[in-house]
Amino acid sequence: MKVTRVEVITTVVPQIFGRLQGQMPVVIARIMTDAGIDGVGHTFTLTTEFQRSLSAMVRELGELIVGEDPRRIEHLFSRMVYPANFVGPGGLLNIAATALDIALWDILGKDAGQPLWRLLGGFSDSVRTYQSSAAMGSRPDVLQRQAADLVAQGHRALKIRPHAERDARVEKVVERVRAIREAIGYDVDLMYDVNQNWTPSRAIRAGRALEEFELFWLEDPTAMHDIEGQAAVAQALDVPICSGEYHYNPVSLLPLLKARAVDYLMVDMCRMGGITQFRKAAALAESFGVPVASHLLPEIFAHCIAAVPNGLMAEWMDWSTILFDGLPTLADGALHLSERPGHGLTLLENVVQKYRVD
Ligand code: SMN
Ligand code: MG
Repeated sequence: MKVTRVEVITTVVPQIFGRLQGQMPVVIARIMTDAGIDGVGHTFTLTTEFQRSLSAMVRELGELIVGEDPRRIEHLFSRMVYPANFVGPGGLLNIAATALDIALWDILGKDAGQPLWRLLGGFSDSVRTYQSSAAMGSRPDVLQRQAADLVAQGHRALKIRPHAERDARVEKVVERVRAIREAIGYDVDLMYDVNQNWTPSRAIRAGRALEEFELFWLEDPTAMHDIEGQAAVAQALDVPICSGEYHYNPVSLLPLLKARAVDYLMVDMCRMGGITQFRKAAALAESFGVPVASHLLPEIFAHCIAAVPNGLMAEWMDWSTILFDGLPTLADGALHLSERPGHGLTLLENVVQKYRVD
């Protein structure tokens, strides 16, 4: 089988974050083969900056794989991301390679007649999920209402990331979490994302004050490169620490794991470079007895987290999801995957046309 052509489509879709509405470029790669099998993959950045650079990079990477066997994914990944070309690995190169990597895995799945969750290990055909984009308030009463609404909609886990937490008094941090627990009880899991905003000492103080509320995890409490600081937080608290989304390479997760700075490892597929790199990150975590959680891209990540023995949770963020039919279905707080080969997603052509910019 040979790649005959790579088509690149650039869209800008709504990025809804609570009441905030932003715009997010999603670049889609469709890889055509001489066997009549097409693979589709996508990637994104979080703001419209670098949208044209990202499209151009996906296009240029696509040119590198024309004429190649799409089933030799490691070979093609090394052609794209570890070339002797001075660019990368990391940064925009990884983000662009993600679209092609996903499309290659889609082809492999379609060729084998198997869904990705089974092709990648088949541990399970479902994965627990948490809603991550709707409880976005910072006032306790607003958070309370938002959290209760999500539970009424059927969610069994949710994440909050109150704004301005860098300066807020610990008392305020506690007040918000207490209010949410009063609204949803303890049968719904609650995650708290700090997005690197606390110092280690503040994280320890706030984390201790939050212990009684049994957070499912406290995410990225401290600066991403302060591994010793984060390890001190992890050692001091009974709350599990989840971290890893800011890293661009499985190997750079090793110091986090070795220092016991994470209880749960979060992987960002776009930053890592796709499914090929996710597998390595997940295996690395498994060797430390650490479960893996996903960052964004639930339509692809559901397969990956379900497939591996240490898969913990998939983040539900309905941004790039609007472009596709065949999404995993949400029931009982879990995403359920189908038997459709590959990732099982098909582009909704009318939605693609609506948001297409290039
Ligand atoms: C996050 C990061 C970037 C975009 C959206 C959300 C956040 C998360 O860190 O973990 O969801
Ligand atoms: Mg996060």
